[in-house]
Amino acid sequence: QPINVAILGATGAVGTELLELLDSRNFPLAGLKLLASPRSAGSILTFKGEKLKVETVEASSFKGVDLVLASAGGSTSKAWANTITQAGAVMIDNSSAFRMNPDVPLVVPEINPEATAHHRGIIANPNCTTILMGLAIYPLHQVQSIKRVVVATYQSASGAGARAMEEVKIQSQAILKGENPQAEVLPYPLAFNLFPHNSPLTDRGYCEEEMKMVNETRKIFNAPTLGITATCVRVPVLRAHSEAVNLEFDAPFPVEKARAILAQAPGIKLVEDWQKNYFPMPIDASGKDEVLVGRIRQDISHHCGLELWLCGDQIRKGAALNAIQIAELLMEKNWLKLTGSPLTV
Ligand code: A2P
Ligand code: 11C
Repeated sequence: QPINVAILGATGAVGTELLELLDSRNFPLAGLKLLASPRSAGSILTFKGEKLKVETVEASSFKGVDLVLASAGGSTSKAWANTITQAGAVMIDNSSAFRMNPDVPLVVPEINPEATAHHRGIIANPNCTTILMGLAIYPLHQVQSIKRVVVATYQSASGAGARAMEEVKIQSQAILKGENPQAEVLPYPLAFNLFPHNSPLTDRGYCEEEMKMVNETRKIFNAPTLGITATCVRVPVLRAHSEAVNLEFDAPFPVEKARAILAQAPGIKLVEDWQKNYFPMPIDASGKDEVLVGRIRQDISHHCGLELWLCGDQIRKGAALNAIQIAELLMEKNWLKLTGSPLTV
């Protein structure tokens, strides 16, 4: 049964990818509404060859809508969530606003699809770095428990939105012309540079992005005591994130066994050519659905440790594709309609 869908944040980096995926995956649509801020009112986006007008989001926008794919930032999600659920629609939210709410399922369909069933009108899409890492390490964790994860990320400009991607291109051109690059969207020039992730710092010196990897992974894996420590870094790459992941298991994990498991794992593509020293790269991961994983090796400092390297398209599996897969799951399992009262946040 086709449904009425609205994209909140349709003009953004994730919003435009959502639009592309609804088309390429032939999502069963009865209607499609494109919503954004007043800045974009009247602008035109193309869907299946048809020109659609972007509307300013307002209370009446959600009347008759079954599903809202929200990707307009946390404050916009918070501002509209109750209006959306009271209108009878289900919201798949890409922001961090509700992820840690115990009444909001936090879902990666390849890992915890069953959590989706218990939604009360809001389902959260995890942070991109969390999704990409989770996809690569959960299949191993299922075979042998992971005790501790040490991860360093190399995050592209796309994680800070379409305007940040544009800024890196402009900065690169400025530097090549011998000019000084200006930074407005990101705090510092990113072209030919890198810096620790720009999210606010929390206590004990970790930034919010790092704490999202810790708390969200524990929630998705249903592993509240799993040890995780992360260092997140912004790098001058346009749209795929990379991660160096060190895993400590509760017993030795043979490399060949890990490789065989990941070669079969959903959403993963093993990319390793040891002769050519060729492993996952952001340019190869960009535009792909799968997370590329490689350089799997025994940790020489710990007999129960493994090292691996991954790259995944931040906008695609890190955001838009995961949200669409949750929507497809809701449709397939007939979980879209609420039986109880909607959550008020
Ligand atoms: P707009 O283009 O009108 O600013 P990105 O993550 O690429 O920066 O995109 C953010 C998306 O969220 C854009 O579509 C943007 O619309 C939308 N957005 C930002 N603020 C609001 C708001 N207050 N109300 C509705 N949409 C918003
Ligand atoms: C980044 N992961 O790359 C962030 C962007 O909680 O959804 C998305 C932040 C979030 O900067």
